[in-house]
Amino acid sequence: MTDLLAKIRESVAELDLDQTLEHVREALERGVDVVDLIEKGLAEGMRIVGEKYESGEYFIADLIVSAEIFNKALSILKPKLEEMRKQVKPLGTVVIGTVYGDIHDIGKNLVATMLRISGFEVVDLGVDVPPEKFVESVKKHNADIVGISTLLTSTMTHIRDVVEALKKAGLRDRVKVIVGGAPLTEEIAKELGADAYGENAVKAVEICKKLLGKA
Ligand code: B12
Repeated sequence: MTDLLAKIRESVAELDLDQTLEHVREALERGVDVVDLIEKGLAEGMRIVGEKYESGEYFIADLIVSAEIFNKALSILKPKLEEMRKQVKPLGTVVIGTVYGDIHDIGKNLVATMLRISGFEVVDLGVDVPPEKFVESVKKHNADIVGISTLLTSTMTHIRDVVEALKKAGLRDRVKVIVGGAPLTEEIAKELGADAYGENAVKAVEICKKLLGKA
């Protein structure tokens, strides 16, 4: 099983679509835990892609290919994820989005997926989301939690704008704010006015449950 996860990681890192899909299908057939498959296989592979980009081995075009591979692999898992979602009891509503100025969505989508299969109703606002859209959605869906993603250092501080907008709308006491994304830490999250920081999708679920007293 660990072997298969390593193969998935490597094929994503090597930008090999066919191999990735083949290994993911095999992992599903062999009953590999889907959460492991995503976190330790696909997401870990993306992290290696990021390192290769940083070291100059890969270029932007390669990042785009990696995102396509990730999304195609995830689509194979959809039926299994849907099945898992049906077996859990409702926990609360999360409005999630990538903050304005940032178009990265793979990590955010992963968090949304994990929250859904754990029992949360998730309203996904997409990418480049302005503060007022978060506010509007919290009101409309009577959300319990706001999840904000940011992958860029330059957009990290936009989280504060969302928190301020929630305050201004009188909603801050009613909703918990959880944030995540590569440039963040627990400390930065607190400084920006969030209640919590989740370093990955598995942690995000744990923390959201805790925030609502359902852990
Ligand atoms: C793929 C990718 C892209 C793709 C995105 C495709 C897509 N649909 O998302 C494309 C090619 C479009 C892209 C564009 C750019 N990118 Co880019 N990209 C990446 C890359 C390689 C991988 C990101 C990823 O998907 N990781 C896999 C996922 C699973 O991990 P994750 O996103 O970290 O998410 C996990 C956690 O962070 C957490 N999490 C994430 N969100 C949330 C939310 C909540 C609420 C919680 C609790 C947790 C949580 O849980 C997730 C699951 O475990 C990273 C490198 C890296 N190391 O991250 C660079 C990276 C983020 N990109 C970078 C840059 C600079 C850019 C560009 C500015 C490049 C350019 N010159 O144009 C543009 C940005 C455009 C914009 N305005 O947004 C830099 C950012 C540097 C910085 N610190 O600011 C990075 C770090 C690369 C680098 N080292 O230089 N990129």
